[in-house]
Amino acid sequence: MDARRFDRLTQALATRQSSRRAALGGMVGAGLATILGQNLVTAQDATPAMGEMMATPALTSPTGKVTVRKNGSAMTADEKEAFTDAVLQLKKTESPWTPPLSIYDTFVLWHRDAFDCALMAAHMGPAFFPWHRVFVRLFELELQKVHPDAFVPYWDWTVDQGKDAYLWQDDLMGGDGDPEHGYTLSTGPFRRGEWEIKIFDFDDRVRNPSIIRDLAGSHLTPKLPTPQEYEDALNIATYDSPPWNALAPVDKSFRNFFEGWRDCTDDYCDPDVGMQTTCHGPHPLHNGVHLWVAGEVVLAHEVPAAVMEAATPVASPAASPVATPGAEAPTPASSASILGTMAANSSPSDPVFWMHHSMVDRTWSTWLQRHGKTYVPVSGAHFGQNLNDYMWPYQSIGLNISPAMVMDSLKLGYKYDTDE
Ligand SMILES: [Cu+2]
Repeated sequence: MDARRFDRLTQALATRQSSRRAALGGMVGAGLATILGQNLVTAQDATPAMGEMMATPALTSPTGKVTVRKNGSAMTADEKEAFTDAVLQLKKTESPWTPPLSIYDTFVLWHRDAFDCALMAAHMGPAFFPWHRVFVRLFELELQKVHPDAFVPYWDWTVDQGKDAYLWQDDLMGGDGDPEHGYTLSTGPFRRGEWEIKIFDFDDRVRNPSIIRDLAGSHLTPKLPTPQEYEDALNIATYDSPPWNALAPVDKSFRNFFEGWRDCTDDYCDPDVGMQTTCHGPHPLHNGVHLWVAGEVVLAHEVPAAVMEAATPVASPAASPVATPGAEAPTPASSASILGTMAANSSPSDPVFWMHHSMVDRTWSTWLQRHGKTYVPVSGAHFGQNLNDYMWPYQSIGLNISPAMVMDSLKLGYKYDTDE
């Protein structure tokens, strides 16, 4: 398959989301899920055939070396520079998979589209850990093409909890958003003007091209996870349980407990956002860290219409899901309308995503060392989430990889500085 054909496929996915919105915009909830359920394509239908794709990546280093992922707090100045510089380079380098997007934005695109109801590839299910493991490792290998010694450091958010912690300094992630400028990031390598977000959620009507953060501003998750909460997660011996989604009982699902879904009563397809779930509990651990960085006071899809109206829209929701070059950066009307980057489906647009997900992946490594290399289910979960299912989008770029194949990080050529 040539790049142009893959590009058209990506466009088709965007169009499909938009037209679904147009056709089904008035319908909500379970009724909609039922209707869409009858027309779902499988992930295999939605991805191109294998073996004809250019630029098939591998998950191990071409030199065979083992990358050691360090705690970000232990990085040297040179290591920080290699990491941030490689990230900036990937934002400027055209993607072999989805040109003319950059390599960086291909990852953002994949993460956003993984929420597509038909794919349901990466979240609210057992593949949460393996899908993100492959995602972070592929990204790390791209970083290493720029700087061979670069690695994705982890942010131990059970320890480094302050708004002035090392990672928020100018030599790594930059700091808090600037309330005078719509909470956009104005410090560090990824600051406003230096870093332009290109991929937005389909329902994002604000489409600010800069990273938005309001550290600790979230009413949903005002505090980062404690060491005790973290330990409680690691002590759950069962990897996952039926119904293999956000409704899995958290005392029998390390995955659901850690992913951060609580007291969920429903999951359904929202044509604007993708797979959604209705939860009445708190938003801890993995989900909580996303919200803590974003400063999300309400979940994006629950923002009252009046608040959204007060924010200046740059485009109608059904318009192109990429930024309009040169568009004025709109300012959210008030803190109540903050749609922090890390809370979006396109959250990898804030590079702190990688440090957070390196920590998430380290957590899985620790769990596997403690409880043995087990994964469930073999069948019964959404396609792409079972032990031997190939995962989207990796299959679409010629990388046939299942959860079973990624349970040992050393086989993928990396480990953590804390591994046994
Ligand atoms: Cu994710």
